[in-house]
This record gives sequence, C-alpha cells and structure tokens, in this order.
Amino acid sequence: MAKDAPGKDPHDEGLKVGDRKKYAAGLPAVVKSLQLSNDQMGARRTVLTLARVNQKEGFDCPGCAWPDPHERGRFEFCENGAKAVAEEATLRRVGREFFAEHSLADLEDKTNYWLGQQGRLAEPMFKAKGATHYQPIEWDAAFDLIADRLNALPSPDAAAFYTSGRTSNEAAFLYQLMVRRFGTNNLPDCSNMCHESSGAALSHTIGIGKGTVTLDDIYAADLILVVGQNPGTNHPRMLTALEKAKKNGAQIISVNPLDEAGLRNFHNPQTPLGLTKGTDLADDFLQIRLSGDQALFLALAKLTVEAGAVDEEFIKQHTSEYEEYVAHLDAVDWDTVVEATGLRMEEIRKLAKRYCAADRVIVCWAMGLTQHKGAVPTIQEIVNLLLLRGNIGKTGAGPCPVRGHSNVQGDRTMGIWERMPAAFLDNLDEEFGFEAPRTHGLDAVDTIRAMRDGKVSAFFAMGGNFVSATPDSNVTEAAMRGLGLGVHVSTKLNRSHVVSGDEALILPCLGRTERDDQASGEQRVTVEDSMGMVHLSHGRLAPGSEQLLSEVAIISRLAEALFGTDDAIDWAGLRGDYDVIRDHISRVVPGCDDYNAKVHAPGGFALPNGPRDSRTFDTATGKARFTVNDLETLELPPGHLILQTIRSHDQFNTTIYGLDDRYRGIKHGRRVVFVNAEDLTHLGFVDGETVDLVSVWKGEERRAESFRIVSYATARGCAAAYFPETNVLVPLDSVARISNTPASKSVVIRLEHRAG
Ligand SMILES: Nc1nc2c(c(=O)[nH]1)N[C@H]1C(S)=C(S)[C@@H](COP(=O)(O)OP(=O)(O)OC[C@H]3O[C@@H](n4cnc5c(=O)[nH]c(N)nc54)[C@H](O)[C@@H]3O)O[C@H]1N2
Ligand SMILES: Nc1nc2c(c(=O)[nH]1)N[C@H]1C(S)=C(S)[C@@H](COP(=O)(O)OP(=O)(O)OC[C@H]3O[C@@H](n4cnc5c(=O)[nH]c(N)nc54)[C@H](O)[C@@H]3O)O[C@H]1N2
Ligand SMILES: [Mo]
Repeated sequence: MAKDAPGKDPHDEGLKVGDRKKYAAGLPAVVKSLQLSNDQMGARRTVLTLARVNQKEGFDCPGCAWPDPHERGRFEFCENGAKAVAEEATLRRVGREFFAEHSLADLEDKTNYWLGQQGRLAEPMFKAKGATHYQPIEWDAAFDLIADRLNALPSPDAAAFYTSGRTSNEAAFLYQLMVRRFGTNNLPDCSNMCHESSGAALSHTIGIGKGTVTLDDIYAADLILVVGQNPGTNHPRMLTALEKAKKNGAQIISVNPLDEAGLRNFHNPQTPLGLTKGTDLADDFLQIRLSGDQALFLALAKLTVEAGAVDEEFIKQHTSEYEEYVAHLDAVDWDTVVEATGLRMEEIRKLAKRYCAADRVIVCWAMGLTQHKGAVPTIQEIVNLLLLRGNIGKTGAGPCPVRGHSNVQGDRTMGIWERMPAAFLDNLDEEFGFEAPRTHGLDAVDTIRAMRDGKVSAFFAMGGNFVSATPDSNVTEAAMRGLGLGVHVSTKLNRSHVVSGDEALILPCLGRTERDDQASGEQRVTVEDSMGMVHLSHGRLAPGSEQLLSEVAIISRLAEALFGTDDAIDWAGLRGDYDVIRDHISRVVPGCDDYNAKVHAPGGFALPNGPRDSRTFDTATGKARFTVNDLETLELPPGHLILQTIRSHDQFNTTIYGLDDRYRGIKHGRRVVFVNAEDLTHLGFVDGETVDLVSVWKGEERRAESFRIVSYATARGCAAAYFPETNVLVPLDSVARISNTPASKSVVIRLEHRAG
C-alpha cells in the first residue's frame, strides 16, 4: 500500500485551516527561511551558505530553474531556495546505525516527510536478497556488484536509467555516455512527468523544444500571461522579474483555477517597500476550469483574426500552414468555449483586446498546462496565438515554459532522453569510437509498464524519488518490488529506497553546495537555466561525509567496473578533471563549441536559439508552423470533480520541508482537498468533513483515504490536493497524448463520506 497514506483522520495531526493570504513573500518569508535553515544547519552555516547561492562565484541554487539576473543582489535566493539549500546542507546524518535500527518494513511505514527529515545519506548501503535491513558496503564492492548484475542481463534493454533534474551537465553527459556505451536508450527522466509536453509542442511548431524568452524580454514585455503556474511558491524569484516588468509598464494576467497569492501582490523582501506594501502584480485573473486552456487560446486566436489584428508580413515571411489554421478557426463555437473554460465571454473578449493592443507579449506556463491529456495541443494553440501577431523572435515577446528542477533543461541538452536525435548520436559515435544504439528507449511511464511486465529488471536512478513522483503509486511500487536490482544515487533518504526488489543499493553523493575534489584539484560543474543560459556552479561546503562521491565519480567508477579499466574510453581521465568532460561536450553537443572557455566567462553564455536569435525555425517546413488541433474537452460524469495534484508551499516535489501551505491558509497538515463551495453544497458535503477521494478510470477505482474538505475559491467542478499523497489516484494509462506525460492535473474523482 502506497505510504504518505496513514489513513487516519487528518484532524488528529493538528491540521488547521485559516484564511488565504493576499500577498506573497514579505517578512514572513524571511522569517520562515531563516527558521528552517537554522534548524537544519545552525546559524553560522546558514549565513555562510546562503550568501553564496546564485552568486557569480557561488553555487547554483538546487531549487528551481529560474535564471539569475545580470546584476545580482547581495542575497539572490528566495524562501523556497533557502529551504532547498537547508535540506541539502543539513547537519543531520543517516549512516549505518540508522539502517541497523530501522528495518525496511519499519521504514515503509514512514512518510516521505519523515524519511527526508532524517538527514543526509552518509555511506553506501546494500540490501541483499531476502534481507530485512540495509547493510554497509564498500564502494568498490558496490560497483562490482552492479556491473555483475547489469552484465548478466539478457539484454541491455532490460535495464532502465532514470535521471532527476538536479544532475549537473558534466554528470548528465557522462551518464548518457555510460548508458549508451552499455547499449540502451532507456533513459527516462523527470522531464517525462514535467515539461515533456512543452518540448513536444515547441519542437513541432518552432523547431526547438525550449522557450525563446530571456529575462530582458520579461522586463520589456507589454503583456505577460501567466498560465497554469504558481510562481509565488515554485519560482519565487520570478516575482521579482514580474515586479520589474510591471514597473516598466507591463500588464500581467493570471489564468488559473486558483487565485494564487503570489500573482496578486508581491512584497519583495529585498526592498524597503516590500516589507510593508508591495506591488500588485496581476491586472486580471481568469479563473479557468481545469483543462479549459486549449479552448481559451483558440477563442483568443479567433477574436484576434476577427479583429484584423494579425501581422501579415510576419505570417508570410516566417510561418507555414496559416490558411488551414484560419479555416479551422471558423469552426470554433462560443458555447463550447464558455462551457470548457468556465469563463464569461466578456472576460475572454477583454483579454483578446489586451492581446491585440500589445506589441510585445509573453506567455509563461508550467505544470497547469503540461499535465493534461490535451497538453501538447494546448501549448501548440499558444504558439498559434503568438505567431498571429509576430510575438516570437523579437524583444519582449515569446513562449516561456518555466522549467522545474534546476538543471532539468541542461540534462536534456546533454543527451538525457530516450529518443535523442540522430545528429547527436552520430557525434557521440565519432567522438568515442563506438556505436550508440538507435532504437528509441523507454520514458518514465513506459519504464513502469516494462517493470510491471517483467521486461525491465534492473533500475538505476541518478537522483529523484521514482516511486513517489510517478503516477499510480500502488502499481509503480509493485513494479519496483518485482525488480532484481534497484540502485539509487541520492543525497537524501526517500521512499524509493525502501520499496525495493531483490537487491538494492543506495549510493550517497555530493550535492551542489559541497566541494568536489578530484585528481586535478577542486572541480566545478555547469548547469543550464530555464532560459538557456549555461553557467558554472561551485560548491564550497565540506562534504557531508568522507564517504560521499560526486555523481561524476560514481558514474565513471561504475563504467570502469562495467567495461574494464582498459576500456577505450578513459573514464579515470574524465573523472580526474571535469574540463576534459567539457571538451568532449564541446564536440558532441550542438551549440556547445568552446564550452570550457565560454562557461568560464563571468555569468556564462547563452545557448543558440534559432527562433529567438534570428527567427530561424528548424521544423519540417523550415518555418514556424501553425497547427490545427482538434478541441477536446473533458467530460465529467455527474457527481464527479476534476482533481489537480499540486505542490504546497512547504515541499519540493516529493521532498517535504514542512506541513504548512501558508498562502493557501493551511497549517500542520497535508491531507486536504480544496473544493468550490457551490460544488460542496451541490454534492452534499461540508467544509471540515473528512472524506475519501476515489478516482474513476475505465471502470477501475482507486482510493486515497482521509482528506479534510476545505471550501476554497477554485473554479466550478474542480478540486485540488497535494502530491505525492494523491499519486495513488492517477492512473498509469491516463497520459497526455504525444508526450506521454501523466495527466496528474486532470484526475476524475468523486468524494466519499467516511463511515463513522
Ligand atoms: N518550492 C518549490 N519550487 C519548485 C517545485 C516545488 O515542488 N517546490 N517544483 C519544481 C518543479 S520540478 C516544477 S515542474 C515547477 C512546478 O511549478 P508549478 O507548475 O507552478 O507547480 P504546481 O504546484 O504543479 O502548480 C500548477 C499551477 O497550475 C494551476 N493549474 C492546474 N491545472 C490548470 C489548468 O488546467 N489550467 C490553468 N490555467 N491552470 C492550471 C494550478 O492551480 C497551480 O497554480 O516548480 C519547480 N519549483
Ligand atoms: N501527482 C503529481 N505527480 C508529479 C507532479 C505533479 O505535479 N503531480 N510533478 C512531476 C514533476 S514536474 C516532476 S519534475 C517530478 C519530480 O520527480 P523526481 O525528480 O524524481 O523527484 P524529487 O522529489 O525532485 O527527487 C527528490 C530526491 O532527489 C534526491 N536528490 C536531491 N538532490 C540531489 C542531487 O544533487 N543528486 C542526486 N543524485 N540526488 C539528489 C534526493 O534523494 C531526494 O529525495 O515529479 C512529478 N510528479
Ligand atoms: Mo518538474
């Protein structure tokens, strides 16, 4: 049974529900970040560490992927960045005594919050077949054991190699090299559950799977739409950029089923005014129904065309398939739009007017768009709308998918993808003298299916918390238990370590904040932010334990065990000096020539971006493509709600920092479900009642027990609750078309009264 599910009355945990906040950050944010940091690191370490976050000679914040401004403040981090740092730089340790004391059965009963709070993993651990406990193992023995098991597989494709988005570019590059040298493209990553839909939609339409906007564009925009994103919690430094945009005259519109505090008003803790009054950010808030965005963007496009506000010159020069697209717009029907969006026509018309009146428009989005069945067509509709008025490849305009993990975008650039393009693989072959496999590998959802069906029996994770981050927790956990071997390179203990197959290993690694010494001296690594800027990151803290190895060292030593020390690839040389890895990167990864020189320049460098730099589009038609997408709306059976699974203010994905969600008024608890007051009345439930959430998918039911109902201002027919507790409700097969991303923002559920 998936944990994070104690199944008891949430009121027993001291859960309190108060008022929603009307602004984000301010003094409470400062106080909270210092409190948590002090708890984990003590006062001295707190000051030393936080002063180096995101500084030019410091380390890249291990939190989100929001870029750093040219002019850095004295403190270039936010409340949630401070929590991410404290979580990693904590003084608590998990070593052999801990594992001797706690059996796997014991640990299985704990939540991810409890597991994470125990501290940093301090030494390599091994769980033998049939054993009840993890035991210490020497590094060399660990590598030999893994190599032995991997080499004994019937085929390299019986193994899958997961990556979470904190891995540096150097480690990611080496990892994909090892995996392809081993003979498989099974490289699922967290992006599969995150911005895969954005990558798919953007590659198809503009020829690059990334956004085209820089921070300077944000400052220069006339109109910024923030759609399906909660930056106050997940990208707090974005509020500083929005504040600047606003001061420069931009209008900001939030499109969201929830009226997120961060977009209303921002008290910038770095300015005197921010501690008292703050800046109102959003000019308008469109409370859209879950999954309604495709209809909204289609409607905006139709109104733009009807207003005669299209940029004909741009369309003629730079786009293809415009006629088909305009013909398709004819069919858009207003009743369907109103029904799907839950918005009033006046609201949509008002936004269309703003759009047509603005010269420079940016659309930002995150998981509120990517984790729906129609995610790819929805994002393609955004591109259509932007293309209509030439809002791409000019200052202050463009699509801006706001990425999640701090280096998730860099990992993909470095080759972490189960379907890397042939050009990349050709370069790899030539550089290293072997033939990388060409058959596409498995993504995250397909990896779970393959594990479940016995086709994959070895799973290796470079970071992350696979069983808690993926959908259908009971199915995924059963799949994980069926493995022959599971290996986790990790900084902190999590549920994926305790739900194990026959044999399991935990390999503890250095984090971003820590010093990385190798044969040639102290090393630095590189990362890419959400806007394609690549720069160095330099950790300086003493490693959390003498036994920790860097991710690069772990990969290269495993590679030596796998392929022998006389392998044609000089793994020890790569490990000894990361400049050598960067030299290889410069010859293999497109856009990275002169990589070593460029990353050593202050502030790093911008990767080339055709649409942004020169309005060149590497698509099938050689131009930016308009696309015709069928409008698919979500059918909700009577008596049901659509549930979105989101983050609280006190978590980073499956890492739970605390039990509050301050902006939404929640204290000391996570088992809450937010529902619109009128829906509650209509469905016969009341605020404060404890219910079970039951998801319904093709005749199957899944259940998450004991959630307190919170009557909350969300769109009609919609509900919200936190993940990972609710991942048990997300069916494995309920995915976005094309991108295969779990549809974790549109889960059809009903509420059930709890007996007793
Ligand atoms: N502190 C902190 N920072 C983080 C993370 C974290 O967990 N904690 N996670 C990181 C990662 S990996 C990622 S990907 C990002 C995630 O950043 P977000 O995408 O902001 O995170 P979510 O909590 O999933 O919030 C989704 C938002 O979209 C809205 N939404 C949901 N469905 C719809 C819809 O159908 N239409 C519209 N218009 N809106 C919708 C929700 O109400 C919510 O405001 O943050 C990154 N940064
Ligand atoms: N229902 C639902 N599910 C979701 C989402 C959702 O919105 N709803 N969001 C999805 C999204 S956007 C994402 S990105 C995924 C996230 O999925 P993952 O990336 O797999 O999960 P995280 O919780 O970020 O991983 C946390 C673990 O990473 C390890 N770690 C931390 N830092 C390092 C490091 O520097 N090196 C190494 N090797 N390990 C480290 C720690 O052991 C920690 O326990 O979850 C997805 N799952
Ligand atoms: Mo993410």
